[in-house]
Amino acid sequence: MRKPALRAPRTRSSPRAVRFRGGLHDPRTATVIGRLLGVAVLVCFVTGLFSHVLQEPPGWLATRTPARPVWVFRLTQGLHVATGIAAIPLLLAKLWTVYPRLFEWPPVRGVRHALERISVAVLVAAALLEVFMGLLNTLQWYVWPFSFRQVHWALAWVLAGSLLLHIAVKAPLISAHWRRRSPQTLQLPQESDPDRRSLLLGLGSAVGALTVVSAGQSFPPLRQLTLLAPRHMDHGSQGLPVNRTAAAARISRSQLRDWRLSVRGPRPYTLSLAELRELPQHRVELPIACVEGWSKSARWTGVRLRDLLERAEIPQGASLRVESLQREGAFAVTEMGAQYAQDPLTLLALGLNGEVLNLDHGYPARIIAPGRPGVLQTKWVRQIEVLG
Ligand SMILES: Nc1nc2c(c(=O)[nH]1)N[C@H]1C(S)=C(S)[C@@H](COP(=O)(O)O)O[C@H]1N2
Ligand SMILES: [Mo]
Repeated sequence: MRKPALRAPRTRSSPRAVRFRGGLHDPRTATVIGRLLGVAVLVCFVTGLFSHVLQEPPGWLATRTPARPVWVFRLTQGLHVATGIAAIPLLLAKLWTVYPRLFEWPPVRGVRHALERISVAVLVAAALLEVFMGLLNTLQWYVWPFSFRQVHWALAWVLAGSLLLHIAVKAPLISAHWRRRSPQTLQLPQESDPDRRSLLLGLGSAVGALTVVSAGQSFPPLRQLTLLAPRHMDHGSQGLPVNRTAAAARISRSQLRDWRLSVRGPRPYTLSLAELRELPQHRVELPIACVEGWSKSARWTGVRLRDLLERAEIPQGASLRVESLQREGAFAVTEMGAQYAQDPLTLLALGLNGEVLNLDHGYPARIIAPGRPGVLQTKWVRQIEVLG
């Protein structure tokens, strides 16, 4: 029988070389798992890019991000977290398939080979860090001293670049093993086929199980099975989970005593809560979709933001800055493009699911707009002003 190509690393005659006789450390298995991992990484990357652009749009995109469909971010972020979680077992299986190459002898066969090995090391490190950082973030465990989003974003590009390089280098091997080979051209022992099927079945089950116990945080039909999620759709006051409570945001009752909404534009004004309640009220059904993966639709009542802007004679094309009573933290101030500010569904909400908004959901008033990440749905709004 021919020695299977790349089934095990080249061992030459070095006494330090290690032989891997176990099956499935072969390029066909690596290709099949790599394809699945590639799909997960691609979906995760594109949806992550979208989330980043919504939260920090470059100037030319700031007024072009979509407000429809209203659930667009709910879908993309749900997919981002689901594919990120699915990537974990896929990545571990891929690494297991190729790990004998770590013991390749000699470790370096020339400059090209050295560069390739370095690029693989960067790829593996970036991929592991990226998915585990993301996982910890979905579990709301911020163990690092730096900004999660900036580092997650930068690492995504390192990962994308080194992955493209890896695919380019491995292109001949990938294309040779893309399809299952006929027995004549098969270089691998046929007996590994059933093993490969078992491995893929196990891997598929792991991905499926992880998805089923986590996707219910944003996908209502699976809500009863939610185990691996920090928030449960059905837990939370007024029928909606709370991400940061008023106490955690250090909102005190005394700050609310003389609360008035301040709208600053060409004709600035302030309104008390009673005065806001006298303005025309609207009802909308819109989701909160948290970047951490959970989302839920709710019924909101309140004043149309565009009515408040018109009253201050703020031009229709203007972008806004929305400020919270919250003094510190990244969510105290947000910016909003005109496509959301002028949308008839965007409210300064005073009520939630038929009740007066409670303190944890942003009493006396909060922003709710279609298609935006939860982090931008500012609670405890104090002031709205024209940006610029
Ligand atoms: N001022 C302020 N607004 C905020 C936050 C915050 O911490 N402070 N959290 C945001 C996040 S991350 C989310 S997901 C939503 C959650 O809204 P909820 O707690 O009413 O469900 O509020 C957003 N608005
Ligand atoms: Mo969030």
